[in-house]
Amino acid sequence: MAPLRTLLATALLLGSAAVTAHDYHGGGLHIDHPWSRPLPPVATTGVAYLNITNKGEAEDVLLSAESPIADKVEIHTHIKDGDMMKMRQLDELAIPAGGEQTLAPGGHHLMLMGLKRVPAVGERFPLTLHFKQAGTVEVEVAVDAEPEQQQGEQHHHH
Ligand SMILES: [Cu+2]
Repeated sequence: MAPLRTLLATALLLGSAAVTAHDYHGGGLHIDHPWSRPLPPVATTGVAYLNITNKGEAEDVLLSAESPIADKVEIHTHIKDGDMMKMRQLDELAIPAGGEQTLAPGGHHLMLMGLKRVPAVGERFPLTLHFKQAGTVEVEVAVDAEPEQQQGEQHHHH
């Protein structure tokens, strides 16, 4: 049934893109496609990925984030410790002027600690980002059924 599943996922993705462009602006920032992997029903932590482009003249800094579905949201990165990849919390995440930060699997990410409920596949949950310059930016995180496919080259079409 793999081909059918792929078709279905593609249809879902195309469908959601057609209804609302899933990107956000705040100050000089452009935030593209916040997304999350599907979580097991018993999950107590979640994760959110997104891409932040800074089109402004000055550096901006992601200071914190929050979501109504989690007790708190932390900024995390992965570091290599010997042969192990470990997560470390970051106090903040700078986005250089004219640059970008990609939060993606294996790198920086937003960690939802103390999940109050597990979002369903296909759902979007609210996430509030606090930036030093751009201030507060509200986004919605899409829980994608096929994140690997989603991250492919067809990613930026709205
Ligand atoms: Cu983490």
